[in-house]
Amino acid sequence: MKIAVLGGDGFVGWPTALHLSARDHEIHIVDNLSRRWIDTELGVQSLTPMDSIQERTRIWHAETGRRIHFHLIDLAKDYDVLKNWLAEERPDAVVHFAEQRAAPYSMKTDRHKNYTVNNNVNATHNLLNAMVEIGLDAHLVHLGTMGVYGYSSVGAAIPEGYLPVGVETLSGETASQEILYPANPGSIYHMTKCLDQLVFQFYARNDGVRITDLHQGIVWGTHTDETRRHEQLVNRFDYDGDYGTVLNRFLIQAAIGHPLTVHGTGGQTRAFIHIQDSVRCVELALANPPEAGDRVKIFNQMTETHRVRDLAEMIAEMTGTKIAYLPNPRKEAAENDLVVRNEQFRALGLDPITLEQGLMSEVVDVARKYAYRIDRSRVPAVSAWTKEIAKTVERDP
Ligand code: NAD
Ligand code: USQ
Repeated sequence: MKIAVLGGDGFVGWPTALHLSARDHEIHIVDNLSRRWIDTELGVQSLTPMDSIQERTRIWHAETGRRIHFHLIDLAKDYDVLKNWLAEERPDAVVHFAEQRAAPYSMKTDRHKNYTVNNNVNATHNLLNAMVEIGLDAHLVHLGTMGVYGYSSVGAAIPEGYLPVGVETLSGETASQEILYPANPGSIYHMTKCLDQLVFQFYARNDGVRITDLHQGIVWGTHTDETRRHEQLVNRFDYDGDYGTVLNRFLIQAAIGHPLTVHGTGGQTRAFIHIQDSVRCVELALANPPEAGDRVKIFNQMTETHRVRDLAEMIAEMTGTKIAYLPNPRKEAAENDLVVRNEQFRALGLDPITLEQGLMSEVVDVARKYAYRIDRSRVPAVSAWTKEIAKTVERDP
């Protein structure tokens, strides 16, 4: 297939592009490189030394003889450029990673809130609008988030996207239907993913666009089979207080002897998936598209759930690092339980990589190797969800 990987320079997009290229698909990365600009804005850099996208694709060609094409396009701002590009290339499938994905970044200031909403909602809508306008019947696979559900399974496992509900009719019978699971976003970023869901629902119903939405949990790890092939194919690895996700942050903190930064009591339970499984899930989703006229196909792309403080305790035990229980900069439940259904990917053959010490210590080794690149002052998470919470975090960062 000819596949457009939108956001293919990012943490999940890059290894996905390599994974699909290695399986003989023709890959076109479309990215505006905004993530690299945000690093500059925040004064941080990936733990791993990341080459330019042009250099990365050159190395991939030298290693494998396969070409990955790169196109510098802003999905949110360059509507006509995007439309003309799609009309010219006419990809068979489009994988959409191209959004601002950090919850703390989205909550930093009013400017960051506006940026995240404008960027994410416009990127998704521009893409669908352009596809319909040029009559492109490509399968759209979007990387969404488990966070659209909120994180509480209130006694029943979270289904894959749709909730069966029974409504009493006027004649007193019960009519059953399935509705999108009620959206319950915990940040401006997560809110944009909830808005995306409605945009998808509309375009699938109104225009018959074939759409798969992957509700992904927190991705951990860094290497995949393809990124391991050459030092310059290395994936990005975020550790800072805005973009670093919890498990990867703990692993890096352990590598540099920084106390593990648990927010509050660490009672939040979240869904996780290893980066290798994440790229495999995208491949499985691409191979199993919905039919035109079908509703949006939704998968829960996660393999296990863990409570944050249990993860911290596991890593502390593994490495001898101390745990710091810090004021929580976020507005979230102190404790939550989370049970999630994920049978669809399992049925398609996903054999999950689960958290185990060997694999986690591999990540600690990567962290140790590049520890000299870590700026410890960028480790604390200081982006607060409300002005009131900001006062607590400032007092005790
Ligand atoms: P990332 O920030 O590393 O990559 C996103 C890429 O999209 C970047 O290269 C960025 O430059 C590009 N981009 C952003 N806005 C763009 C625009 N307007 N036009 C063109 N390119 C644009 O993020 P990631 O961690 O690779 O996440 C990819 C997707 O997966 C996101 O949509 C995110 O919501 C989702 N996701 C990520 C995780 C995770 O733990 N990393 C978990 C669940 C879901
Ligand atoms: N946390 C800590 N200490 C830290 C960092 C985080 O205790 O140093 C806690 C947070 O308070 C939160 C949990 O860990 O309760 C998860 O935080 P995170 O930053 O790892 O994850 P999150 O903000 O939810 O976002 C990440 C990705 C996002 C994706 C989401 C999937 O950045 O793109 O959508 O994971 S999910 O969490 O399932 O919604």
